[in-house]
Parts: sequence; C-alpha cells; structure tokens
Amino acid sequence: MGAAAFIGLGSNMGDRKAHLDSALDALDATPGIALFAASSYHETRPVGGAPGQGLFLNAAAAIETSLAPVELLAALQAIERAEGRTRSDRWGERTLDLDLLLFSDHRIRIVASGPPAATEVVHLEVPHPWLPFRRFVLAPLAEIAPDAIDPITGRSVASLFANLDRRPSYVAICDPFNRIECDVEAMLVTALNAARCSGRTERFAAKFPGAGRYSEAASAFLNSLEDIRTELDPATWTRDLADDRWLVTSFWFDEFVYFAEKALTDADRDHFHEAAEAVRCTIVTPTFVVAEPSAVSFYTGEVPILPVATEASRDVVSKVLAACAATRAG
Ligand code: A4P
Ligand code: MG
Repeated sequence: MGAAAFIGLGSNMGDRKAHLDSALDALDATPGIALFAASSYHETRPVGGAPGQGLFLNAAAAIETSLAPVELLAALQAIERAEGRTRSDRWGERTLDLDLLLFSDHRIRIVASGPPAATEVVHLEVPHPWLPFRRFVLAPLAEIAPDAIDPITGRSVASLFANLDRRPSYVAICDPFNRIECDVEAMLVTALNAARCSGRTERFAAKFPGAGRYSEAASAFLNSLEDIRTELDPATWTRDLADDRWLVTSFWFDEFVYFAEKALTDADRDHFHEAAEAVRCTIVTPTFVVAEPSAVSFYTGEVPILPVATEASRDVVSKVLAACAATRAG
C-alpha cells in the first residue's frame, strides 16, 4: 500500500493498558493506515519530566501507510486527543503519547514556523531524534522490527539496542570549534560520577598538535594516535569502571582523525589513515557523541549523535543527562 513506519506508544496516566489497546485499535481503524505488528507492553521508569510521575507502559507498532508523514503525525495527534491527552509540561504525565519513530528511510526535519496566530504549525523530526538513546523505545521496537534501519546512523534497531548494553558506557564531547562551554565536561563528570581520561588526551581536544604545520605535523599526529590507543584501551576501562559507570572525554576519536587528515599532506595522509583505522579497532567506541550542530555536519557514521545547540552549560548538561538516563531506564 505505501510506506512502512514505526510508532512508539507511551502512557503513564489512568488505565495505561486500556490507552495503549485503544491506540492500536484506532491506528488500524484510521483510513490509510494498516497495523502490521505490535510489541508487548513494557513497564518503564519515567525518564525526564517532573519528579513523582508514575511508571510508563511503552510499546511499539509497525504500520504500513499511504499517508504522507505530516498527515500521519496529524492522525497520531488525533488519536492522542481521543484518549484524553492534554499537552501540559514537556515530558509531563500523559494518557497517551504517540511518536513517529521511523518513516521508511526518510529523513525529515520540519521546524515549526509561521505567525503566532497560525493554527497549523507543524513540527516534525523523523527519525525521532531520541530514538538511538531510549531503551524504553528500542526495547519494544526491537521485538517487532530488529532489522529496521535508522537512516541517520545506518544501523539496525537491534544494533542500536545492543549499543546501549555495551560497556563501558561512554560519552564523547565533540566540540572542535570550542562552542560548548568548557565547564560542561566537568559538570557531566560530577553529575554522573564519571571517569575521565588523564590530561594527556585533553590536548587533542584543545589544539590538535601541529595542526596546520603540514609535513612537520605527521609524526605528532602519529604520536597522538598512540596516546589515544593507550588512553582508550578497553582493557583499562573494563577493569577500572564498575559496570554502570560512565566514561566522559572532551574529544572524540573521529573528530581528531578528521582534522588530522585535513591538516596532512597527501603523502602523509594515507599512512596516517591506515594507522588511524588500525587504532579505531582497538579502542572503546562512544555509546553516543555530544556535538554542537556545526561539528555534526562532517560526520556520517554509526555512532549516535546528540546535537546540542550552543545553549547554557546547564541546559547542555541536563540534555546529556537525560540521554544517559534514557539508555539505562528499565
Ligand atoms: N514532533 C516532532 N517530531 C515528532 C515525531 N517524530 N513524532 C513534535 C511525534 N511528534 C513529533 O510533542 C511535542 C511536539 O513534537 C509535537 O507538537 C510534534 O509536532 P508532544 O507529544 O506534544 O510533547 P512531549 O511528548 O511531551 O515532548 P516530546 O519532546 O515529543 O517528548 P517525547 O519524545 O514524546 O518523550 N519515559 C518513559 N519511560 N517512557 C516514555 O514514553 N516519554 C517521554 C516523552 C519522556 N519520558 C518517558 C517517555
Ligand atoms: Mg511526543
């Protein structure tokens, strides 16, 4: 009939099971939507939002639809309203929340705009921006669609879900242009009681050694690779971190490689590239990377990225903490 899409369902108010049951019926009854599969219902602790909220029931549904993405969003919101959803606080308690997780292989970013009086102000991001971070979304989705692909990371749902269970849990901050306030790393380390690398690696983040000095820089870059290999050796971190402790670094390996390769001459670049790829296989990979938007543009890889605008440190930190909590909540 049309496109395959996946919907995340959540409820933490009233008769939660009844809300999810009727949402699935309503989806199937909507013209242009056929319900293909629904996951079991998962009881989960609330992530974010006001304290004291009740536990959620979360589920995922696979549909086929002839509706356009914006029409589908409108249909989801109509079903939410029919279940008594009122929009109060962001991430507040809700009878029913329906999120469009994936729509075929589309990447959609419609940012709400228009005059304040406009009645139809659409905001839609697909894949859902929190998809790779949320256990309460990936666990039910992996039940019904383990092979569905997230077009941003190119990874399957099963692989994104497995990523959350990898240890050590590791957040890398990618900020090559120093746009994120420098106290963010320290605030995160404190809030998460996280481990951090020793000072040696900090210089990769601060000023890539020799950057811009071309041929002279080649050996410095190769030395830095060796430092990274030592500092991000999985054996160290598996030994030093208790199961659930986070590692936080103020640099990201891919960022270092990207800028090193830009700075090197053609002759040095190939050799460096080979060496970097060999190191990549031996070091810990971030669970996710925190990056300011202009740093994201050069990257098209498998590691999930949490974009943070150049907002106040407090806001960046609370967004990162929400993502960390979402990977864990069960
Ligand atoms: N919007 C943009 N993209 C989408 C999309 N892909 N799917 C816009 C659905 N809506 C999308 O949503 C706010 C606006 O997002 C809408 O106007 C829509 O145009 P909302 O449902 O009014 O507000 P919200 O749900 O409070 O905020 P948000 O940011 O959508 O939150 P989420 O992502 O829905 O997360 N913890 C557990 N354990 N289980 C949960 O289900 N859910 C949330 C809410 C937080 N914590 C949770 C759970
Ligand atoms: Mg929502």
